[in-house]
Amino acid sequence: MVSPSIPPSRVGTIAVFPEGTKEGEGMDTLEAIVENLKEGQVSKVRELTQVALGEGVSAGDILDKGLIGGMTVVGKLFKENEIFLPEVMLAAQAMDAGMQVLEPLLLKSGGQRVKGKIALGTVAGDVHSIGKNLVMVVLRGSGFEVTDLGVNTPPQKFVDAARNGAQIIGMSALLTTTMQNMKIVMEALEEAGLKERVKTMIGGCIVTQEYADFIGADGYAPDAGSAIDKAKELLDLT
Ligand code: B1M
Repeated sequence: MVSPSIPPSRVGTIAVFPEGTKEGEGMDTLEAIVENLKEGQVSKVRELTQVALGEGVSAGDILDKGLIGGMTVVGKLFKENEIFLPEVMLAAQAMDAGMQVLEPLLLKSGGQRVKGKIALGTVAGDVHSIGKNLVMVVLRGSGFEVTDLGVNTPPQKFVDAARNGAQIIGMSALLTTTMQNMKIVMEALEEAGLKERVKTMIGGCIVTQEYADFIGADGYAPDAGSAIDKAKELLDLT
């Protein structure tokens, strides 16, 4: 799984994998991250993330092809009932461990500072935090001031954030049963007379542009990178 975008000299089969690491012949570091994330090997994923950085693989590639790649496989196996919640939870911890290694680098890579206050939370009833945290890290890395409203966030907390100066209210949802709570937040903002004063942005693997249009959200972003562009667009910073 060597990506054509990464020079082969930078991603080869590494000579030494952390002890006990799941590896196979010809397995490169990113592939080993995917495998170990799938297996919920928290410390191995942390170590392999460091190994990949040592090999010169960019934090973005480790994130996309290793950590998110692994989590995508986990999602598929979960959907097909090949693995169950405890395994998914371990995989999520492994992803977190890798992200902790990458976070300082993702924060640094932002470049030019842009001004803008964003409050970001996963909506009520939903405890999925990984995507929301990732979006938060890259937005901070791009110079936005981001307040983390956490997971299972009640509508009032979004309203309070808007009242306290957030220019963008960001909502994340990963469940078809909780995405409707985004609409409830929109209604709560409207009722509080704040809807015209703030911009709203939504995302999460089950959310679409059509749904954003349906609930009257100002923006939708399919991934963390697009969330930066969308936030800049919403605040006329492009
Ligand atoms: Co759950 N889960 N889960 N889960 N889980 C999904 C979402 C699911 C698709 C799995 C599946 O069936 N294939 C499915 C939802 C199906 C549906 O509703 N259509 C599901 C289910 C059913 C459940 C439970 C109901 C299972 C159960 O209890 N029987 C339960 C619900 C708990 C609850 O919230 N009340 C549950 C629980 C869990 C865990 C706790 C075990 C764990 C979460 C741990 C954690 O987050 N700390 C978990 C996980 C890990 C997943 C999968 C496997 C991975 C999610 C993830 O972290 N992806 C997921 C399957 C999948 O997505 N393939 C699944 C990686 C992350 C980087 O991507 O979050 O999509 P994502 O974020 C992306 C974009 O979506 C976007 O940018 C991010 C970065 O690129 N984005 C935004 C996200 N938010 C954004 C906001 C923005 C802009 C962009 O602007 C504001």
